[in-house]
Amino acid sequence: MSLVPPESASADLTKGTDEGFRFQLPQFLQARSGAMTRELLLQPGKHGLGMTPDSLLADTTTTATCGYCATGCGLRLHLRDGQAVGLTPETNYPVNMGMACPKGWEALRVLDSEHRATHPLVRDPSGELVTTDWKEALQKFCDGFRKVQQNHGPESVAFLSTGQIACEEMAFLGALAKFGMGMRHGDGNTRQCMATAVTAYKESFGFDAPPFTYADFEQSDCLVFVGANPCIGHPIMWERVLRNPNQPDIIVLDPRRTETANAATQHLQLRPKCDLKVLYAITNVLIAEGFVDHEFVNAHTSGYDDLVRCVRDFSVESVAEESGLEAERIREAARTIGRSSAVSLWWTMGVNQSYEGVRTAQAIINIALLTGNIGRPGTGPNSITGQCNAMGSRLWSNTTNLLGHRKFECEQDRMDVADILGIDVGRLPTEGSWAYDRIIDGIRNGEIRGLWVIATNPAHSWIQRNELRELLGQLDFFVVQDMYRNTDTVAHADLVLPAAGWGEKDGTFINSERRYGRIKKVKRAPGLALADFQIFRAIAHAWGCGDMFRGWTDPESVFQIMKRLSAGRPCDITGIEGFDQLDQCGGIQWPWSTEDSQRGAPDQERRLFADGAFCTDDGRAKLIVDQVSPAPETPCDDYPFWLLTGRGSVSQWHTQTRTDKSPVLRKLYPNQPYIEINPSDAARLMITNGGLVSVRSRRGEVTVRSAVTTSVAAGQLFMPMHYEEANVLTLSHFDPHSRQPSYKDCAVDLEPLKD
Ligand SMILES: Nc1nc2c(c(=O)[nH]1)N[C@H]1C(S)=C(S)[C@@H](COP(=O)(O)OP(=O)(O)OC[C@H]3O[C@@H](n4cnc5c(=O)[nH]c(N)nc54)[C@H](O)[C@@H]3O)O[C@H]1N2
Ligand SMILES: Nc1nc2c(c(=O)[nH]1)N[C@H]1C(S)=C(S)[C@@H](COP(=O)(O)OP(=O)(O)OC[C@H]3O[C@@H](n4cnc5c(=O)[nH]c(N)nc54)[C@H](O)[C@@H]3O)O[C@H]1N2
Ligand code: SF4
Ligand SMILES: [Mo]
Repeated sequence: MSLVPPESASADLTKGTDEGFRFQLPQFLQARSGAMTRELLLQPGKHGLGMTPDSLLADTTTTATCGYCATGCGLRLHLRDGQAVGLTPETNYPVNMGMACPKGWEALRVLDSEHRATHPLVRDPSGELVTTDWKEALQKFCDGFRKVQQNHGPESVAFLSTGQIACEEMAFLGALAKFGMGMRHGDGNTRQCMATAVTAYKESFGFDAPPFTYADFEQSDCLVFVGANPCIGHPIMWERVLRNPNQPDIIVLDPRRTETANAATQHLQLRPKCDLKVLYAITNVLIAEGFVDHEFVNAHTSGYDDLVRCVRDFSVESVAEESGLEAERIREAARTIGRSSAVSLWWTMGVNQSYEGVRTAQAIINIALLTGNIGRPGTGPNSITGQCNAMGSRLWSNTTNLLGHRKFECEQDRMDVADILGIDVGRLPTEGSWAYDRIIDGIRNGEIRGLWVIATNPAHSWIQRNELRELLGQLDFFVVQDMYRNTDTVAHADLVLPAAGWGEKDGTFINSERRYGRIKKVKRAPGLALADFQIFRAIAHAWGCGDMFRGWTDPESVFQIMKRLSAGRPCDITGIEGFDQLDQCGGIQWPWSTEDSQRGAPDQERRLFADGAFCTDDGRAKLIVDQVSPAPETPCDDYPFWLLTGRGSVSQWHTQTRTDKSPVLRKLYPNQPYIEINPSDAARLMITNGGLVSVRSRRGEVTVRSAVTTSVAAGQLFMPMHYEEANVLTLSHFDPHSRQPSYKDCAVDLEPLKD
């Protein structure tokens, strides 16, 4: 098989799409893929990326981790007089080895924008957002939330945070909001993203512990990607796959023929939401055909008999029919997994964003455990993280888990944290936060009256967002803290706090393979914008709880507090000396305890569970199985299509507040919203490529362009989440265990419109 991307990746894309929807589909498909990334890597500068002439004026350089995706590439920043004037991918970083995708290359450019929030803004009586200073902004912040708490109780104010600020900022926010300001409820956009993987790992391994390291991409002889499209979402991880010397089998489970599926040796193009059945059928074959590693299963797992009983009901033939696959393809995939000596199974949002995502993730975990594919090079049931610091949010956000992945409900845990922080244990809530959707319910029924949103844009990204926008309007007091003042969420705010962004502040991020890496201040934030860290400090002082955070003077001092909070836990980082050591070692993966550090310098690649000892009470990993449930909203006569949503191109990031500020990135994706439709459906409905269509669900209706392509199957449609239209259509429904929204399934109709 060939792992080399199509030759024609060199199509001239600089013609761009700024002036309208003028792309030719084949060119566009390459532009949005990893193939394009490769092209850019080989010839930096060709499309306007890379070293700017200013870089030649640099007098010194430093390194930092990229601030977009959880790959966590190292970037080298070229500085003049202490200010960054250009960047290049870092060659000496174990993650990316000199590669970066277009977002990374353009990371500095998006900081200079007329849309930056440069001053605090407050809504005046006429409804306009007007500029103010920090003194008045902090006064408004405290008066606004205090008034709500006095009238409706301390728990009537909540926060929604993010996987895109530094660990030290997350810890500060969580501690300030809950221990300082008396809030109980605060959740993050990681609920939209990683909650399913967190719950699945916690239940199966006893701790939220992704076991892998990126070297595994290069060491497997079989890689399985379930609901993941790394060519788009994690292009540098995909580059690592391309470096695999073993001519690996690549099995992709995705209803769409994605860029990743195109490069696979086996594409199981299953119907949407059939993964659990298909994975159980694969498990069934593994058991029936003798591929189980009984020695490993007996020594290190529990629940095998229940699993055998459960999957017996999922015969390959019946599942083939229900999932739209050929029985032989399911068998072939199972046998490939069974016969390979190092299998790694990777999953992302096609699994996590599902109403039965946790059990699906656990079906993947089960396959790895049954076949003994864990703790060795090239193996693992591996959830790939989305945002640059989603892993940080899992450990340090103090939302549903107490700091360091402890439990609010556990008295000993509360006492430990109070002791380390030197605060009264009575200040710690005795229960975790409501999940995101419950906070939204709380706004609907008047339990939540004040909301503070930090580094997330829910008015675009939350499921069924029209309703959310209405609810934001019902709040008594609403504060948004963001880098830009033109986001969909800022439009609803009573108060806007201007934040510095990546490149304008210090701290640490944790990438997908558990690697702590540094971000650095290499540029002055515009106007009065402050690092989130400084905003939290100023709020603590204004609120009157500054004393509690006396030692939290800068990110590095908070990192030292985090070390103490991690001691003795599976995420122990007491052996990391400090920020300088992170720089010297190319980042350090957790765990790295004092005891580990006595053995020498940290290895660059470490994986978990090599000894088969898991974090559960009995040390065994749990094989967890469940009933399969039907999708809540399936296509019908009125809404005959499945709508899938997800990432559209390498050059677009989420709600586009950042990526649409780069003229280079804007040339690499269609600027108008579009929906992908199969040629047979397009022909039947007389829809032309690029023509206007109206798309309708039970929640709302939008007008977008059509993109006719065989990458979606007949009866299915795909709309990138980067356009605000997508979540007008989606349906509020959730995984019952993780409360993660099921963004990738709902029923819609579409019809052509006249241009
Ligand atoms: N360029 C870019 N990169 C990004 C991001 C970005 O916005 N832009 N965001 C980052 C973040 S936060 C995240 S979480 C990751 C997401 O990274 P991915 O999860 O790889 O991206 P998605 O496109 O959301 O979803 C992956 C695939 O799931 C498939 N899918 C939909 N329904 C099903 C199903 O029922 N079964 C299966 N098996 N597959 C299904 C979709 O067709 C899609 O191809 O990307 C990260 N990287
Ligand atoms: N239909 C559909 N919807 C989805 C998804 C999907 O696949 N389909 N995917 C979901 C997933 S996986 C995710 S992760 C979410 C992402 O959804 P969001 O978190 O809403 O998306 P972003 O655009 O990343 O929003 C981040 C915000 O933080 C701001 N920001 C950036 N850096 C900083 C900083 O340092 N400080 C501060 N204060 N602000 C900053 C940005 O300007 C931006 O407004 O979307 C979810 N929504
Ligand atoms: S792959 Fe992710 S971390 Fe690497 S440069 Fe691109 S956005 Fe940044
Ligand atoms: Mo995400």
